[in-house]
Amino acid sequence: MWEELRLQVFFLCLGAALWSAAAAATHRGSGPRERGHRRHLSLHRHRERGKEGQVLHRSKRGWVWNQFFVIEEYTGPDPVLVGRLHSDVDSGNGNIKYILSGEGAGTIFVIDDKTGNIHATKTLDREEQAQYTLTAQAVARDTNKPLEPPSEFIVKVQDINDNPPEFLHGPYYARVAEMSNVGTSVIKVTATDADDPTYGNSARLVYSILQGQPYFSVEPQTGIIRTALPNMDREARQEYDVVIQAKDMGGHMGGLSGTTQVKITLTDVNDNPPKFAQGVYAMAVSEDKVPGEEVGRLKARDPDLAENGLVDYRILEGDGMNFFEITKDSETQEAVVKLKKPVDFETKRSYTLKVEASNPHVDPRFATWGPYKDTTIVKISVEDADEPPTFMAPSYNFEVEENAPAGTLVGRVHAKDTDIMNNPVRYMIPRYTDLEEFFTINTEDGIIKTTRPLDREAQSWHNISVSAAEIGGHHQDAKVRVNIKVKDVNDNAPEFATQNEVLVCENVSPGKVNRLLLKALYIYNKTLVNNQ
Ligand SMILES: *[C@@H]1O[C@H](CO)[C@@H](O)[C@H](O)[C@H]1NC(C)=O
Ligand SMILES: *[C@@H]1O[C@H](CO)[C@@H](O)[C@H](O)[C@H]1NC(C)=O
Ligand SMILES: [Ca+2]
Ligand SMILES: [Ca+2]
Ligand SMILES: [Ca+2]
Ligand SMILES: [Ca+2]
Repeated sequence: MWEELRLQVFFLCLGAALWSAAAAATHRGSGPRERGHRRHLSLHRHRERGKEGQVLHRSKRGWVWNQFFVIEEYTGPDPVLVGRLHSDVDSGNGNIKYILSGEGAGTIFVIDDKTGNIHATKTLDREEQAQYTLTAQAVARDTNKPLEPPSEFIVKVQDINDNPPEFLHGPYYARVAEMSNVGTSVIKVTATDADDPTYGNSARLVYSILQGQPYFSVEPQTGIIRTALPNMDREARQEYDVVIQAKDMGGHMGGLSGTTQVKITLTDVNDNPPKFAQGVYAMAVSEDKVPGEEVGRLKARDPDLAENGLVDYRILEGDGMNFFEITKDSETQEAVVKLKKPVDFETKRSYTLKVEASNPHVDPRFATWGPYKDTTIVKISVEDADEPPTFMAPSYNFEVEENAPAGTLVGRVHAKDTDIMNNPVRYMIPRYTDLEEFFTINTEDGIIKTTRPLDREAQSWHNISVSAAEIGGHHQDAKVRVNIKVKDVNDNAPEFATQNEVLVCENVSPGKVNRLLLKALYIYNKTLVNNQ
């Protein structure tokens, strides 16, 4: 198509002269394949045209045949010469007029209509617009008639490295397990560079770590951050502020750079066994505590988090095993020692427990750092409580003969203070149990006596209570049941057959005996009379 059109646009890319030799070399050296391919095509065409003698100004450098290049951000004193249009019908006498139209024509790009020289009037920014499509025309100056069909061409803005790499997604937050193997991937950071990635090294980035060594490293090409130190311990340090740099120009001197922050948090693993702070814990329990009551608490510390720091407790052995039990306060993670069976100061004054604390969730990867348990000794001393006195018998049964005189001995109760103080005991009969006051008790020795003769026919049993209390700052008392049976002396029964039988009550007072005997003989006589 181009060959048929006869308009020869000759690329005298003077702009190229402004390039640094290095930039130009880089361009040709590392330009993409497509570009090389086109260049080849162009040369081929030039060669063909050369045979036909139509191309007068073939590019020795082999410019892309329909492209001009202009370097971006050029800030020289004069407008940049982008290139030159030349038609081979131009004999040089000035009767040809070159016309430029399209993107930026007349504003950014101006053409000298005689020479065909195109200048850029403004600084161009490749990152704003990378190329401009323009149309070239050659017309007769006097008639304005086209001498050639119009031809489209492109002005490409040549990249310079004027954009630093940027981390658009930073700052980053990442988590990695403590104790991870060296090289464990933590996170991948990515920087972008607005410069031309297909040209030169302006956008070729290399990552490096500015802060966070020796704990972490970054892969220069991928931006993947990895752990770099073994046995990083969350319990020692949990957070790391890492700074990653991306540098263009392949990381070489003179490249532009950008940085990002990466906050890395170590997550917990179970790498610590629970530990009791003390080898021995002392506790005390009063003997008057009831089963279920709390005796004391102890705690094994575990610096791990959540389930890695959970601690279970149990009693392994000890003479207190049957008297105490351990439960756990799940809120505080403490072991709570409770009374299981009543203890008695007078029987045993101290107990020992061997207590174990253990992690219920052990991580097999760190099992060899275990065992994930610890033991301690709990010594529990029993404290004396001010207990009420204790009667020597659970209850008492006494007998007293009916009609025995006032002051007759009924029996004796006995209570003792079991406490170490061994206070003296005082007795009394609670009035409500002996409303008619048949009995008295000696407050000091517990001897019960009658206050008057008792009538078996009126009441055969006097079931009373006796209470005992200690002297000396004491409030508690103990009670015991005293059952008193009134013994029959047959004062109105016909069973008395002989005087001998009547005389069973020989130990009663003389006056009374006389009365009894008279009564008995009287009945006896009556019986005899009736029987006759
Ligand atoms: C008194 O105690 C005795 C012996 O325990 C019992 O047989 C009797 O029924 C009791 N009497 C009364 C009135 O409680
Ligand atoms: C008992 O009976 C006899 C005669 O049978 C009489 O002499 C005596 O006085 C009586 N004794 C009494 C206490 O009634
Ligand atoms: Ca760059
Ligand atoms: Ca650029
Ligand atoms: Ca742990
Ligand atoms: Ca841990």
